[in-house]
Amino acid sequence: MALKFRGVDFIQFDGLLSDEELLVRDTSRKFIEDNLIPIIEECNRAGRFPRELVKPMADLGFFGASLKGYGCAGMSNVEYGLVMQEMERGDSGVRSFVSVQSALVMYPIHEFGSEEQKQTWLPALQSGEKLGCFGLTEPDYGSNPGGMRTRARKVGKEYVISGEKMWITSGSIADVAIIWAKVDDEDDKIRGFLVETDRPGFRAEDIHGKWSLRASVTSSLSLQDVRIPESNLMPGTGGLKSPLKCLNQARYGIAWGALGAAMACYDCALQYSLFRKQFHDEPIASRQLVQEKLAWMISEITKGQLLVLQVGRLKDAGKVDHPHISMAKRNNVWMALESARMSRDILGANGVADEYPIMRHMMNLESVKTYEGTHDIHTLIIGQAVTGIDAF
Ligand code: TGC
Ligand code: FAD
Repeated sequence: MALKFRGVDFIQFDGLLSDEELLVRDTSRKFIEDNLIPIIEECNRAGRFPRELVKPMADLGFFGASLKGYGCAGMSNVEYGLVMQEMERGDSGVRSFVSVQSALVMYPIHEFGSEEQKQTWLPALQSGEKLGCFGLTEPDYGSNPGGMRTRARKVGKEYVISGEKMWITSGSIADVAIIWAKVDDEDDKIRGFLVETDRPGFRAEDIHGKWSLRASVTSSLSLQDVRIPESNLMPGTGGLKSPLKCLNQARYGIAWGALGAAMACYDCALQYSLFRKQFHDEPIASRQLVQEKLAWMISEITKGQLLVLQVGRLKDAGKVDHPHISMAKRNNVWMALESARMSRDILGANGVADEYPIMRHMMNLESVKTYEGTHDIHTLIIGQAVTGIDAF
């Protein structure tokens, strides 16, 4: 039985949002309800990215939504977060696509790019005419990207880049890849390059057999002596700090997004528990053990909402620090995964079928817990912030 999402608001959270924020949230929710929900289970089964949604999402200003100028919507960080919440209420893979396009491709160009790079790429990425990917992770360097082996060397007026990147969202559908590499003549400083994916020596191959984020494209990238003009170096990049600043943007969006996945699971489980009857012809919602699960979920979702809203307000005021974002990502993804697991229990056998969205969310959230810094890496980032001691 198809259950329609009803929204989740236990403590009048909406009262903390402005009219503009509520409008953005409701517009995004309607878009997802009308366009993604009807097709997502088919996409998930087929392992298909719903590319037909790119243009309509662009038209609603979802790409680079919190950036200013170059055709971007200029939303506040809280508004952007609410878009991410609704996206991931639909599917983490589709939210991933939007996160990468916005936070990991458009943001670095906006933050570190030359004016020419901004003019060339930002309007095209905003309109969805061009797609991008972000290559930081390598086969041997995931949590520790500072060890990367990808190298760039200057030859005349060109850079020549060689290396391998792994687990790259949107890799094979991207027109441009943001590639992070150590530069030979600059003491191995990590810098960011714009690499058009049709350049000779660039190859993207999809990773198949994923049980998670099946509606998102994930690829490995191989760069073998790829030559790019020196003007493709993003001049504002310098050191590991540059890609980490991009990750802050994406992790912030994920913290909101995970909330959306948790809401989808909780609301589905709540509705199901009220009509599913076992023993004495009574709904399973009337049993204390089921209520305990529902009470846990609504409490944790509510705490997650307040956490990410405060982080968003700090970000809008220019006062956020990256450990704040780590706490929001770590807590909300963990909470969402636990909620998905509890919701699946409440649905019994129906919990494993894709007639309901729960198992898909659960499988997706396994990736979300790993990417953009694993749960444990964020534990260590918070630990470092409170103790001053690096335990990596
Ligand atoms: P460390 O020495 O600690 O840091 C180097 C410099 O960077 C500064 N810094 C940050 N700056 C801004 N934002 C942050 N989040 C920062 N974290 C650290 C730091 O202060 C230092 O500055 P300075 O001035 O002293 O040079 O670097 P480390 O090598 O010890 O590594 C730190 C660590 C482990 C936290 C970091 O490398 C890390 O976050 N690892 C996790 C890797 C990761 O998250 N990868 C994500 C890849 S992209 C992805 O997964 C996309 S998924 C698709 C989707 O988003 O949907
Ligand atoms: P590892 O770093 O090998 O970690 C394995 C385990 O060891 C983890 O549990 C980790 O927490 C633990 N560990 C590692 N170091 C420590 C330590 N010091 N102390 C304690 N425990 C530790 N990357 C990109 O660059 N771009 C993308 O678009 C992108 N998209 C992705 C999409 C998907 C679907 C997935 C699954 C990943 C994606 N990634 C992407 C890669 C992602 O960021 C990495 O998987 C992640 O950073 C973890 O790296 P790893 O998988 O190599 O795990």
